[in-house]
Amino acid sequence: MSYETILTETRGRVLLITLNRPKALNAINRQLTAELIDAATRADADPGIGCIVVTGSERAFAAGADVKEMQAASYADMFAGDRFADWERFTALRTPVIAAVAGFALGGGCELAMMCDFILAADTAQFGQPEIKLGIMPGIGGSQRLTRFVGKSKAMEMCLTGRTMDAAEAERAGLVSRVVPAAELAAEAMKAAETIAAMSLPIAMMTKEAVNRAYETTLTEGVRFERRVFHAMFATEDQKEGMAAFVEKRPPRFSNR
Ligand code: CO8
Repeated sequence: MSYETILTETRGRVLLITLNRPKALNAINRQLTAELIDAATRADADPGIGCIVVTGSERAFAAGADVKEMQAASYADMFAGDRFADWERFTALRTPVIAAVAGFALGGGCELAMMCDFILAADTAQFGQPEIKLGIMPGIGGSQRLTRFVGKSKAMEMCLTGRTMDAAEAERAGLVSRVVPAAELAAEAMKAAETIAAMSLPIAMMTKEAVNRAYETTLTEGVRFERRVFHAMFATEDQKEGMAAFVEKRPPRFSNR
């Protein structure tokens, strides 16, 4: 399938998806949503891809949902269309996904970054949920995920006032894993993605599932889930290979089995 609002490039075992609506600061419209989710779900089904990187431009990761597209919608349009439900296919991806964010990550852009597994930020990144200024609120998880990432006080302030957070504050607050100079963002994101893609894919998928479980359940249930998955890893060839390689002082050759 050819895409018009995103660019895709496979580099070894990494799929790089670049949001590409520069004139609209990568505002997320229906087409971009469909194309991004299509590219990501195809990669998820491809054992040759071990990590996905989602990025934007130097100026904007994404400045939000496309306001011009939503502006005239009625309640019935929003309810019947239920287009935000499509994002459940994105959050269900099993392949690790990194958001590499420079510039604006606002509204749906911040929400998209938070739907990825972790966020690497350029020092130019700005995060915010400014929807309230438009007479709406976050609609694809922002009120929930931002609160889990940065705590109630900061999330409430950001959602109620629409103020943005710079990269340094986002790192202090735990929203992003790391901040790097803008010129190094692409290389750092690829380095992290290649590191992940060199691991055993099923083990990485199980690890992602276990970490995500921390957001969905109690500590006791989460630890129990972790233990079951940990035990199951001993049924994989990659556990045998990983430990044999360590003992034999050589790099592992994972077979993804
Ligand atoms: N939607 C549509 N177009 C946009 C958007 C947007 N979210 N953001 C920027 N653009 C367009 C502008 O309209 C402008 O186009 P044009 O040249 O045709 O007028 C172009 O991008 C460049 O923007 P600016 O001229 O405004 O650039 P500035 O550098 O002056 O300002 C800002 C940059 C501060 C980012 C400013 O553009 C802005 O405030 N944008 C809107 C941010 C916002 O409110 N985002 C939240 C949108 S609502 C939302 O995300 C709801 C989420 C729930 C559903 C999510 C589903 C995916």
